[in-house]
Formats: sequence, structure tokens, C-alpha cells
Amino acid sequence: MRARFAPIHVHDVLPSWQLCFLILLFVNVKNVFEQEGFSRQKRGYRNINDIEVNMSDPLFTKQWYLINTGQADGTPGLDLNVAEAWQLGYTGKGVTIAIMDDGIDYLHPDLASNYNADASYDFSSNDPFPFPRYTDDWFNSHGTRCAGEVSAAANNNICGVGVAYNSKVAGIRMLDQPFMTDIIEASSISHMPQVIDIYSASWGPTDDGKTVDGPRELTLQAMADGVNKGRGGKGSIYVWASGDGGSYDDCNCDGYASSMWTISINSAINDGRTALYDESCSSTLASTFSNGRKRNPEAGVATTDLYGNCTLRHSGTSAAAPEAAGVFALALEANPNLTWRDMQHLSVLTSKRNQLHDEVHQWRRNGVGLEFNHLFGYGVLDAGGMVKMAKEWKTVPERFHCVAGSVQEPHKIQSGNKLVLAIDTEACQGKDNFVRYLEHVQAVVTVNASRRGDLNINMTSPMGTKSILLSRRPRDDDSKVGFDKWPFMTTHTWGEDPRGTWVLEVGFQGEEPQRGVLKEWTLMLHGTQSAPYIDQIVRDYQSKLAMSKKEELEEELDEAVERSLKSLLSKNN
Ligand SMILES: *[C@@H]1O[C@H](CO)[C@@H](O)[C@H](O)[C@H]1NC(C)=O
Ligand SMILES: *[C@@H]1O[C@H](CO)[C@@H](O)[C@H](O)[C@H]1NC(C)=O
Ligand SMILES: *[C@@H]1O[C@H](CO)[C@@H](O)[C@H](O)[C@H]1NC(C)=O
Ligand SMILES: *[C@@H]1O[C@H](CO)[C@@H](O)[C@H](O)[C@H]1NC(C)=O
Ligand SMILES: *[C@@H]1O[C@H](CO)[C@@H](O)[C@H](O)[C@H]1NC(C)=O
Ligand SMILES: [Ca+2]
Ligand SMILES: [Ca+2]
Repeated sequence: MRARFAPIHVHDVLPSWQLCFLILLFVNVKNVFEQEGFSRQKRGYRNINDIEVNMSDPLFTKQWYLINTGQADGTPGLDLNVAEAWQLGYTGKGVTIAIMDDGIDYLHPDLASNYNADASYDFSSNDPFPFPRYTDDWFNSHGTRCAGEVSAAANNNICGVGVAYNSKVAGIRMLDQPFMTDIIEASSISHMPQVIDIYSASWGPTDDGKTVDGPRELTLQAMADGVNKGRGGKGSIYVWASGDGGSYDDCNCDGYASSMWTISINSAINDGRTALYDESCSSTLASTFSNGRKRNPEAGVATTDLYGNCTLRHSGTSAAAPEAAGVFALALEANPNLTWRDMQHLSVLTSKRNQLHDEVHQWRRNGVGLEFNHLFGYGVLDAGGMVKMAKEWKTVPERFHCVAGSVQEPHKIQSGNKLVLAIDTEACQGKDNFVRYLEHVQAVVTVNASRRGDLNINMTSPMGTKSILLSRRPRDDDSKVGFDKWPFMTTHTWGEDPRGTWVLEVGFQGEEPQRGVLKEWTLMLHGTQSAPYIDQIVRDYQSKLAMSKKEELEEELDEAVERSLKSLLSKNN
């Protein structure tokens, strides 16, 4: 009884890693077990009614984003699948998440026990106590609400339950002063990077649909230092809300959300649609949940509120980022060795389409079979799937950066006559920095236009994946600045082979005729030379097959096949 892996060259033959995995497993199931005629029982999908999570917290059953049984007219099963992660014993123990916001009510009885005072700071007023400033309208309730989503204590009869209810939460108050400064931002995201594991940010440039802005010098440096040196070199995890500018804005014009160093999170509502305030862009990696469009007062995000209160009405993509931070805390507990890049890979591989849908932006598959959506990235984060994969995860291979090519001559763009450019690339093959398996791709673009908001830019990879790098922003009437070496980022070509022809299409949409000049397009590839995970999956199962512990193996393979099937089915329908 020997496993056979060698004949299958997965990259060459099969498009999707799940499919590869599945077929490899079937090959082995067949080879190893068929003759002996084991019976196979198809195990059902997780049944909502079978989930044995019993919490005494009064708002727990209203927290549909944790366990969605159809509360508030929602879609059952559309949730973060935290129950599975909790049942496996992961609750965020030993992980610290910082909420970079308007402060935290750290005296709140549902937060006090999980509050990490040593890792907290108030950069808005330079003291160690990030307590929110009082206003009559409770304007500064945001950070407290976000903190509860991550770290509210469980089973204490107060409010609800955090995604990672045994994690520690730190408050970094930094939004509540007349002006934001580069120093405040930089200090916040580099605060105690050896103690804080995950930073959650629900802020960025003004979401007015006409701003193009990003981190300044000190903040950029702080982020680079964070991913390179934070957490003992494994990298700080920066979670970013994709933005609240709605369909009039594009989060690729927000240099924080579109940074490779942040995990940009969009939100879905409880029936699987996007929220009306959600921004879309190709740099979004995955999604969590926010409040419903329906008037149902219980369709919001239930969490802690100022002065010991609870609320059912937290909302915005702001509500989405802390949920992701909580899921990542569960993954870090399952495997503290995860790097900042591992976390992105895990998000890509385990996020689910579930029942997310949009009328305009359909789900598509990229060149290696990964299903993505322009609004939702790779789908809704799946805490159960994430901790299981995290536990067995081996750090991805070294990352390389390749300037794949550059167009530097000016090219005219006119309404009704879009500009189409191509770059042929070997992706630095033959050099030390060859990139064979993509992670992020950036198109650095310099362009001006008589109306910047009417510009739209698409880029298609050699494997045929089209990323919408910039959509129309009807409120952006800039006619002077344009984009100056702006790095438009896409995550949609993740895992693809970048060698071949990349095509950039630049055009105008809108009522009035416009013109412009594209002055630069530089294509930057980021990724690995060796295969990031297929090898490791194969290796894991090879070694397990070699152990010939049949019963265990049978069960494990059975589950793995079923998981792969489920993921294939859910991504197919
Ligand atoms: C849940 O906990 C409550 C209070 O502790 C208890 O009364 C109830 O029987 C429990 N339910 C289940 C299904 O365990
Ligand atoms: C908030 O909590 C305080 C103290 O428990 C209570 O007096 C107040 O009515 C609550 N406010 C709201 C808006 O629920
Ligand atoms: C983390 O890395 C250490 C050192 O390389 C290793 O001993 C340990 O098994 C790893 N833990 C996990 C969960 O992979
Ligand atoms: C764009 O740049 C070109 C070349 O520098 C210049 O001739 C043109 O006037 C500019 N157009 C706009 C709309 O700023
Ligand atoms: C970019 O793609 C979108 C969506 O498919 C399409 O509507 C738009 O016309 C394209 N723009 C250009 C310049 O090709
Ligand atoms: Ca509680
Ligand atoms: Ca925005």
C-alpha cells in the first residue's frame, strides 16, 4: 500500500489547487482503501441546530455574524463560522489586538477583563489612558464598539461575545484630535509591535469619492518596519476597513486599504449583498459582516457600547475590520508562527463565497481556479477553516519582487477611444528575483485627465484574469493632479504564473467627453519562486500515508475530501 503522488504534475495539469488536492486525495483513497471496501458515509453540512455553543450573554443570539440561524431576516449559515473554531478550542488566548480608533471604554464590564492596559496608549492626548472623550451624542463610541466585536468576554451575562473572546484588546486612541498627522499615524501603527499582534484600523482618507491619498513617509516606514520586524520578525498583522464611500468611491484610491501590507476587508450584510456604503476595489482580500439594509433594528452588529452599555446597531465597514482581526487572532492562537503573508494566504485559501452575491460584479475564477469577486475579494472569512489550515501550515517560501516591465512614453486617452497597452514579461526568470507564483501585483500609473473621476482602468493577466484597477468616481472632478506614480494593487491574480502578456486598458466613462495622457505604467510583481502550498499539502499527506495508521487516516482523508468537495461545490454554485 503505497501512495502515488509522483505522476501528477499538479501545476501543469489542473487549474485549481482545491481540485488538485481533491484529486490527489481521491487517487490515494482509491489506491489505499478501495480493495478493502470501507464504507463511506457522507457527512452533512454543519447543521445550525447542532451547534452546541451555549452562552449566557444576552446579546449572543443577536450576533448573527457569529452564528447565523436566520435572525433579523438574514440568511442562515452566512456567518464567520466561529463556532467551529471555538469548538476546536481556539478563543484568542495569548493574542493581543489593538483597536486604532477614538478610544476604548476600558472600564466596560464586558471589556475590562480582556483589556491590555500595558499595550494601550492615547496618541490624541499623549497619555497612557485611551478613554473616549465624552460628547452628548456619544460620537466617540466607535472604538468601544469595535473592541467588543473582538474581545468582549463570554458567558458573563453582559452584552455579547467577541469573535476571540479570550484575546486581549489594546486601545490606541488616535482619531480624536483636530488634525491627523503623519507622526500620530506612524506612532499608532508602530506601538509595541512585539506585544501587539494585530492592529485593526477602520479609518483612512476621506471617503468623499474624490480623494486620492495614502500613508505619508513616516507611516509608510512604520508599516514596512511592522511587517518586517513586528512579532519577532513574523510581521505585524494590519487589518484595514476598505472604506465607507459607497459605489462613488474606489478603495484603490485609498493607499492604506490598497497597501500590500494591510489586509483589506469589505463587508456584506446579513442577506449576502454588499452594504450600500461599501467601496469595491481589486485590493480587497476578503469580507466579514456589517449591518443589514433592512430596517430590522436587529440586523446591525451587536456589541459593547460606551459607559457599560450594549448596542445592536454598530455598522459600516468599520464594523467589518474588527471581526477579521478576531478571526486572525483565532488563527494566530492555532499557529503563532504565521507570518503576515501566511495570514493573507490563509485568507485567500479558506475564505468562502458562501452566499455572497452582487448583481453587477459576478464571481469569477482566476487562472489557478481561485474564486474571487470585485466587491468581496475571496469571500467571507471562515474561522473554522482558517484555524484548521493554520494548525498544519508551513510558512510560505521567500518573497521576491520583480519589475516586470514599464511603459514610459506618453499615450493619449480620449472618450470613445480607450488606450490599450501591453507588457510582455518573463517575470525576471533567470534572475535571483524570478517571481513564479504571484501574491500581490501593482500597476504603478502616472496619468492626468480633464476629469479624473471619469477614468477607468482595467488590467488583464497572462492567465486571463481581469482586475478592475479603477472604477468611475462621479464626484472626482480633479483636472490637474491626476495620479502620480500611484500603485494600483490587485489580489485577484493570486497564485498565477505571471509570465506572458499583461494588458492595461484605460478609458473614460461619463457624460462629457474627456481626454488625458498616460505617462507611465510600471508593472510590479510580488510572490514566490517555489510553489507556496501544493507541495506542503502533498508532503503532509505523503508522510501521513506512510504512517499507515489506517483508521485515523481514513477518517482524515474522508473529512479532507468532503471539505474539498464542499469548498468546490460552494464555489461552483
Ligand atoms: C445553557 O445554559 C443555561 C444556563 O446555564 C442552561 O439553563 C441551559 O440548560 C443550557 N442549555 C444547553 C443546551 O446546554
Ligand atoms: C447606558 O448605561 C447607563 C448605566 O448603566 C444607563 O444609565 C443608561 O440609561 C444607558 N444608556 C443607554 C442609551 O442605554
Ligand atoms: C513553530 O515554529 C517552531 C520553531 O520552528 C516549531 O518548533 C513549532 O512546532 C512551530 N509551531 C507550529 C504550530 O507550527
Ligand atoms: C496632461 O499632461 C500633458 C503632458 O504633460 C499636458 O500637455 C496636458 O495638458 C495635461 N492634461 C491635463 C488635463 O492636465
Ligand atoms: C473595465 O471593465 C469594466 C467591467 O468589465 C467595463 O465596464 C469597462 O468598460 C472596462 N474599461 C475599460 C477601459 O476597458
Ligand atoms: Ca459578554
Ligand atoms: Ca475611500
